[in-house]
Amino acid sequence: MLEQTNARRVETTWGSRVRLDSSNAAPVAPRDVHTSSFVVVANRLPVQQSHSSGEDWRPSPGGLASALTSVLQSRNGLWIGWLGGTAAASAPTDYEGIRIKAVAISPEEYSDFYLGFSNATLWPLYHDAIRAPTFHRKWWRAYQDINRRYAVAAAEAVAPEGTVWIHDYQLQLVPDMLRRMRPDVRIGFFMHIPFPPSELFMQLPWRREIINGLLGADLIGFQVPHAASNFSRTARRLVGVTGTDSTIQSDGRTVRVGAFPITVDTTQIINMTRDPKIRERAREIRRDLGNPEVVLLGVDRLDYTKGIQQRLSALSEMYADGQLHGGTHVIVQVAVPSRESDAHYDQERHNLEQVVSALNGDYGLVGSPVIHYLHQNLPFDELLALYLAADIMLVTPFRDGMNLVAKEYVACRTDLTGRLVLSEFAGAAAELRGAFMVNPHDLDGIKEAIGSALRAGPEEAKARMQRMRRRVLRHDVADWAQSFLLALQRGTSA
Ligand code: GDG
Repeated sequence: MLEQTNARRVETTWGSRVRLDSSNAAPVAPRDVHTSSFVVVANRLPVQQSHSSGEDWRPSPGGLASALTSVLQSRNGLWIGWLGGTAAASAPTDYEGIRIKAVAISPEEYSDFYLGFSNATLWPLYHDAIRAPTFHRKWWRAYQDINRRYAVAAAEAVAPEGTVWIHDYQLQLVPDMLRRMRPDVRIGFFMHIPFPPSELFMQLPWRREIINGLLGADLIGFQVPHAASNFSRTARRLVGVTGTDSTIQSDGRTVRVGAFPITVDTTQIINMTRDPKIRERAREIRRDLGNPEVVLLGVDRLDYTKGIQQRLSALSEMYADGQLHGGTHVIVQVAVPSRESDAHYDQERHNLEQVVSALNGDYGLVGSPVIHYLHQNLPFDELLALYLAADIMLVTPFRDGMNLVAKEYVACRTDLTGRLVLSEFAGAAAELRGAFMVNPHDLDGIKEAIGSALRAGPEEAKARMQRMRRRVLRHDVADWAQSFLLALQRGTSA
């Protein structure tokens, strides 16, 4: 947790301070005092403002913050990112031993770059166009401007011949912009979300610019091999580069492309799981739920890609069919607040809450609701207690780069109990073959998979969990970062 009292303050970096046209960029000199030989650039910092005008900091939600904090701690690195608010507040300069440099974003830029191009253009397009992506030239201009701002911040912060690791879909132009400003620097890019097949990607009016932006990296990592080959094929088709799925020749340079499936901090999770307080809290949760026979759990950011409503509809039908019974089968759904200022997400929350209340209205008993719904960001130890309390974990996104929740659940089931129902469209499905797999678009399929998870005997469930744990325990998030950074250093694709 961030120690607010210990946080030192520094001014944030506004775009107006440095103006650079990246297509014609003059080299940027590193600024001695603050340079670091290892810089991470990500949309979000690991801390964010609690209120848009406040100076109150809390850890950022989401997979990226969880994954990278421990990696930077061990490398004395510097993290460049946005604080999550639009007020020109001063930011802490360090967080849990990590140096941080904040990039500021104005309210208009927030609307055009973040809500617009990142979340209403790229996010749906890259997630199978589950929602129709929206294309606006004004958003695209803001995306370029903000990417340039991050590139300048990185160019100033990285030591000569240092390494910059850029993350995710919000910053796809940064690799090429940074290369033009700092040709001495080694650049890695990791995409946390899927990369769509060419047929979908071709819809993007600025498709060539995005591909060229990414090709500025020395190594481009994706969650799964399929995403990597989607990218390489599209690059060959669109911008005339040559090469294979794993090695591209671009502009006289070799760009490596590969799959680096992200994972969780298994050691930390296992250690925390041993904590008697967390185990007692798990028992207490079951007692508070009325000691049901089966606890079914969902933990997701409240996002339309996560398939929460579809899953709850399937569960509702199972109560109606008599496959589930109030008092015997109890659901806990944690929907972590996300992108709250976006009207679509607001609508998503509204729809979800209607399904939740219908479930309780139709099948709950006095003092015994069938679903407990938390629209909250919980402390991680509470999340772990919930994982321990759950007999069946439901992870059914329509499309997901990886899904760390599925891996966290598996990592914490040290006694080999627990069953995982998992979407075949989550990146994690390639590794967690012991899960009960579902096509999240198939309501009957979801019901069948949950039914199979309920009926599986303890021996089958144990064998499945064992298989998944063997896979998850093989690597932790530090190994993931290490393997990416080693490949970046060596110039290989895996
Ligand atoms: C993106 C990609 C990819 C959740 N609720 C709480 C909480 N969490 C933590 C979980 C987990 C993380 O957030 C969620 O990660 P996911 O992977 O499930 O999903 P996204 O946020 O969509 O992440 C995804 C990931 O990036 C990493 O590359 O796997 O595909 O979409 O770690 O534990 N943490 C706390 N309270 C909560 O209430 N503290």
